[in-house]
Amino acid sequence: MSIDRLQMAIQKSGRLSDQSRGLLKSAGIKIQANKGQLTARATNFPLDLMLVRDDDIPTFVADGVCELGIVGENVLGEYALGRPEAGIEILARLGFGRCSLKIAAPQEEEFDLSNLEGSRIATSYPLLTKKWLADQGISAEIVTMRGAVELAPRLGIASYICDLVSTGQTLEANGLKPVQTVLESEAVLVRTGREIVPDHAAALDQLKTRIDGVIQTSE
Ligand code: PRT
Ligand code: ZN
Repeated sequence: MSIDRLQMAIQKSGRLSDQSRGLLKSAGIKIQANKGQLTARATNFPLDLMLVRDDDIPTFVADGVCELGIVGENVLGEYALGRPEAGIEILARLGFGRCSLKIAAPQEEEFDLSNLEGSRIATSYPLLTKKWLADQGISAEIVTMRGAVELAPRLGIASYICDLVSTGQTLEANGLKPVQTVLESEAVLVRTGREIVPDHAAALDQLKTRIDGVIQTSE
């Protein structure tokens, strides 16, 4: 890692990693493979990668440790609601990592929005869920869980869940069905709201132009 190079945070391993790397590759950037390391280096562009958990990407970008990041709108949105002054800016929507944050109910339930009133809802996205409920004029109790949210109704921890859905198979396997959409999400390229030094700003503009080109040709 070097301070003369632009810093970008991407997910180390998970659903966004391969496509984040693939996007950079399509933009003509060669990344030196560095198995097991927390950083990687572009060999033909002044760019370093920080390979981190997706949940940490907004923090790195907000604090300016990384000028750029690739993260899901679900993670970004939850972070931004907790730290509205963070000033992270979306530069581009990347068209991968698509999923929706949805309220799900037991399959056998005849669901109506009013059922949520006064209920308990388990989620890993408490702030996004709270905001959506407030927008709907519903008051409900949020139970925050780090994972295995879809087990909550069976365990009697909550009547409903608010969780990410892509194919819907996980919900179905747990006797649940999607009933409301809280957020549609995809991976986005983000930049810090902090000031960027001129050298990095030039590299950032160049990288952004290349990424825009990749997005346009894949549309
Ligand atoms: O280790 P790290 O913290 O970096 O990774 P993670 O385990 O927190 O995240 P990861 O790799 O699972 O997901 C990274 C990002 O991918 C998410 O923040 C979303 O932006 C996006 N994404 C896209 C998804 C899904 N699709 C998805 N289906 N993230 C999670 N899921 C999970 C969902 O939580 C549920 O458990 O998959 C299950 C549902 O999938 P279906 O197909 O059964 O509906
Ligand atoms: Zn995560």
